[in-house]
Amino acid sequence: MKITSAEFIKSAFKPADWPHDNLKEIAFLGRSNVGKSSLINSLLRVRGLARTSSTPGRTQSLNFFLINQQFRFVDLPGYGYARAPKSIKAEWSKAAEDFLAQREQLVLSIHIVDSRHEPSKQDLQLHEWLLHHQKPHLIVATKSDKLSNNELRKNINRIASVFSARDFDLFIDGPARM
Ligand SMILES: Nc1nc2c(ncn2[C@@H]2O[C@H](COP(=O)(O)OP(=O)(O)OP(=O)(O)O)[C@@H](O)[C@H]2O)c(=O)[nH]1
Ligand SMILES: [Mg+2]
Repeated sequence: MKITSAEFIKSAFKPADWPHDNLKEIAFLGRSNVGKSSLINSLLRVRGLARTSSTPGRTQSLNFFLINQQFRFVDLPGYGYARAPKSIKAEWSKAAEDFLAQREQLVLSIHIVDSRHEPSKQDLQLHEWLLHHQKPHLIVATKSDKLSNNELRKNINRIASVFSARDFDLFIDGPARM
């Protein structure tokens, strides 16, 4: 698909602040620092559109991006950032959970995992939640550039088996170009 325009629309902490029109949305979910915002920039080919950082917990609100004036990407806060204060941790997951559970415009969830690591307990919980609620989703494994071909193949097999993913559900993301 040709991207003709991509723009940041807004940040939202609570449902009342989500965009009110009926455009379809694709959400990016996963552990803090896994590369959600980088993947958005890479797919849209706009450097710095979604803010990235080497410090986990950069994306704290839901961030909406309008693409081709037709649909949106939604960058969700990451989970599993151990050093966040408890109150913020609870709020992060609440913002993301509300969105996943309530958003009617959500047509696809892209679940991002780090190709270097075994999926965490929270990764599995999210996956099971998506399956249970019959939410269409894909798995993308990032940071593949940090592994040798051998390690990558091994780890991708492990991720596929942990998630019982079929071939067409699992994608591998290369170096962060943006
Ligand atoms: N080598 C490599 N680094 C990556 C890749 N994707 C992301 N990164 C780096 O990983 C760090 C985190 O990336 P982000 O895109 O900010 O991660 P995030 O999931 O949005 O993080 P939060 O917003 O904190 O939840 C940054 O330093 C990125 O440059 C990748 O494919 N390869
Ligand atoms: Mg982010």
